[in-house]
Amino acid sequence: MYIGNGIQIVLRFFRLKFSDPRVYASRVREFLQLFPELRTWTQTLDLEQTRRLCQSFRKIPFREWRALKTVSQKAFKKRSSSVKRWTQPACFTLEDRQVQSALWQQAESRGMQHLRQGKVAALTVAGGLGTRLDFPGPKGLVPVTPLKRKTLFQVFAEKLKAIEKLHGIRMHWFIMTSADTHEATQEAFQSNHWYDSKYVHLFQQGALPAFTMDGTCLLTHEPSIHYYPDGHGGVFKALASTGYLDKMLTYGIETLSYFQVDNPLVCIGNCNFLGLHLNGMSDFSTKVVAKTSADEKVGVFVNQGNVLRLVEYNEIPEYLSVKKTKEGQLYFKWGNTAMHLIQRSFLEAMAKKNLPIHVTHKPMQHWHPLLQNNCSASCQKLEYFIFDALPLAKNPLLLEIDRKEEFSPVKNAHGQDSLDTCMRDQISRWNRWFSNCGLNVDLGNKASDNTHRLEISPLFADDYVSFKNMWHALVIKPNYFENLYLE
Ligand code: UD2
Repeated sequence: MYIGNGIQIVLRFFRLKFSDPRVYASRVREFLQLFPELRTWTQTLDLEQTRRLCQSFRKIPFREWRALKTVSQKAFKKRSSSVKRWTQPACFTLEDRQVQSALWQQAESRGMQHLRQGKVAALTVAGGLGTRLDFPGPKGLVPVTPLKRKTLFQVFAEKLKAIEKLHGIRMHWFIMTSADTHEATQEAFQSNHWYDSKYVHLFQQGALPAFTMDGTCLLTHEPSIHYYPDGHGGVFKALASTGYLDKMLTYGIETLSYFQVDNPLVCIGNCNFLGLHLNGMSDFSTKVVAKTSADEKVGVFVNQGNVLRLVEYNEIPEYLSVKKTKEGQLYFKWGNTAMHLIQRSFLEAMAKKNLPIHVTHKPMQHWHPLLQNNCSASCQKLEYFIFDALPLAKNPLLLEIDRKEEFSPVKNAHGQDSLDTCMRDQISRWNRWFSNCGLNVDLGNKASDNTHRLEISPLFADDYVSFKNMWHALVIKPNYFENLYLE
């Protein structure tokens, strides 16, 4: 009875406390220090609206708000200070695989041993929506395969199962989601059972505010602060704050095979890459492709002094992206595929650091408090980029890969890096495997207009060598190829 009364008294205290507008006065004062242009508007808010605004505002400490506001006010400029010292980085090229074949083979066996000891896990960044694809949900749920219309997540799950079949090891799979994608991703994995749920670990990344071009924070109609995913560079702090970095330790995981959710050609368990990464005692290694053109939308690698950096495509000065060597090749030719091998210990170290914040100008939907309606305008999105950790990585390594075999991301509704180009690249990859086995199944332009297709599941084979072995082992071989599906 006394306990009941006590709870009632406490509740009444808090009801009184929070029914008094003065409780929010200090918080509103802080808010108006940053955004004085909203003073009149805040005076129109009732108590509940003020409470909501203050509650969302306090998610970030005031001193951090000031820092974010300052960042957003720094005019966006391409890097200019240090470019003079940029030189070409070293890279283990496709040619090196032939020239240094003994090293390449040795690396494969070392990588295979590491993988088969259960020391490697997959890490996918999947906080992005399929907005640029006109797809309403998480990008990982976009159907991307030509015949079975499998989602990206299902393709990755089958790749991991193929690794288990080949190496006898079930890899843990860590998937970073965002507030935009978490629930739908969780629900999809629970209802589709793509992969052993004990080995799937979803964790949410952090969030940052965004600002209008004149520095006002974006709001929702509630009203509250409109927070957005904090960029794939949020992965370090998210892994630490969700306890997954420690979990990896208990699982014996030393190396993460990191990839973006948008590339269904990714090779997650590439033993050669793993072996080179381990031989070089690297913290952070990346698969790169030779850029197809100076304006290809991929970040480029540069050496700045003896430090390897990755410069985003919209941050490199034009004259450097078009710079050529004497042989007429792009001087900065190595494009970032965002397929990395990262040591767990390095992830842990980076979780204690503060990465630089990138400000990109993007059209963003938001509620305008003065116009009292939703509007879309170019705003300032704040993000952390994972590759800003590179300069702090020991012995970072670049490995050139064959783009046709491993890289065809789905980003746009049409044109380059679209569903069409990705479908086309999947089909031509499988065609190539058949023709390398002496079978001419080329569907010609039928493949490009996507009317006739074929599909090989990673469960049958996820690279040419496995395909060749599996195909030759088939007792009854199909004698048709249009709409052929192999699993
Ligand atoms: C990225 C790289 C680009 C090149 C290209 C290769 C950046 C900034 N640019 O371009 O240099 O390597 O990929 O395909 O990385 N993501 C999250 N949370 C976030 C933001 C992004 O999980 O808060 C994921 C997202 O799901 C996507 C990936 O990160 O899979 C990259 O997304 P992006 O749109 O930031 O970069 P993008 O694809 O234009």
